[in-house]
Amino acid sequence: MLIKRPDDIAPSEITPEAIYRARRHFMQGAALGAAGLLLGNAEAEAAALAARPSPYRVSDDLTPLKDVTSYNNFYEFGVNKDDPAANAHTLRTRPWSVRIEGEVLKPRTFDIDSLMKLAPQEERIYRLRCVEGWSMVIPWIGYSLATLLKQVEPTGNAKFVEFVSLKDPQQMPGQRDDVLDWPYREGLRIDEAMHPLTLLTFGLYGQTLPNQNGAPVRIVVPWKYGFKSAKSIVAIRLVKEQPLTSWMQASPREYGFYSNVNPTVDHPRWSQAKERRIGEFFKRDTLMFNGYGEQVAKLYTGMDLRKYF
Ligand SMILES: Nc1nc2c(c(=O)[nH]1)N[C@H]1C(S)=C(S)[C@@H](COP(=O)(O)O)O[C@H]1N2
Ligand SMILES: [Mo]
Repeated sequence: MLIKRPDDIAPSEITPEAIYRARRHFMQGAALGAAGLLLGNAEAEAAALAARPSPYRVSDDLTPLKDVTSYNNFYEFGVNKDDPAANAHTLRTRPWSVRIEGEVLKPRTFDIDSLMKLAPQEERIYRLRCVEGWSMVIPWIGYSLATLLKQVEPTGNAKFVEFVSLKDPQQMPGQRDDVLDWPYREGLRIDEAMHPLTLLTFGLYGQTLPNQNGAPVRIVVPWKYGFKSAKSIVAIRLVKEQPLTSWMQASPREYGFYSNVNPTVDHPRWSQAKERRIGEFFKRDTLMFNGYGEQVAKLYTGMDLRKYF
């Protein structure tokens, strides 16, 4: 099955976002297996990821693909928002492997292509709220991290999960500056990591991840500030103690381990009550747990969220 492109649209006008929208429209009534065969755009086909829609889809308007791929935080490629799009082409995403190690009965190193095939991929539309006060709405593709963690059989000592991004200053020019302690390290408590919303992410907008968004594999934790969602990860470690993350190491007063989106707990240097959705003019109110309270609030029952910020 092929969708024909109307003759009056120049190929140059067909943006990846338009391809994505056409595919989604098509997918609503079509067999998933045909997903790769669309529009005759070779590049799009090569990068296309077949994914079934998941129930985890907010109905907010999507942030345009252009913004998702040109306004980024990825300090390995520079500290300005436009640096990752300009510089991340030096990242080599094949070969790539991810080690799952530490407090597990079955430690394993996955080649990225087998990791991608470990479970059916889903499309989920999540809000992403950066600690700096802006937000986006992105259709991500991946499967729950829990699916992977269950395969390696965590031991009873596995209380936390640490994510380690690539360290290679040859590929990541921003690592020649010590703005953070490299490699970028992040972490979650084991129950947060096992929560079905925590997504092992391989794509967005129907395609494999652009380098600037954390190719070839990243985490997305939608109820936490964006920096918890580590990009371009090479290791996942199950550990006994709360890991020291790069941001806590840099500024523990400003960046706590939990970093749940919370409009009532301000960053020491600015309010977190409102946010600017990229592409919108007026600010909107920030939602507790970024709007995911129904799913995740129970993880924090009895915790003082001012202390554990
Ligand atoms: N390795 C790594 N992961 C990272 C970052 C980073 O600098 N390095 N920035 C974080 C921050 S602050 C945010 S807001 C999100 C941005 O993800 P996006 O560019 O895909 O929107 O990535 C997070 N993951
Ligand atoms: Mo961020």
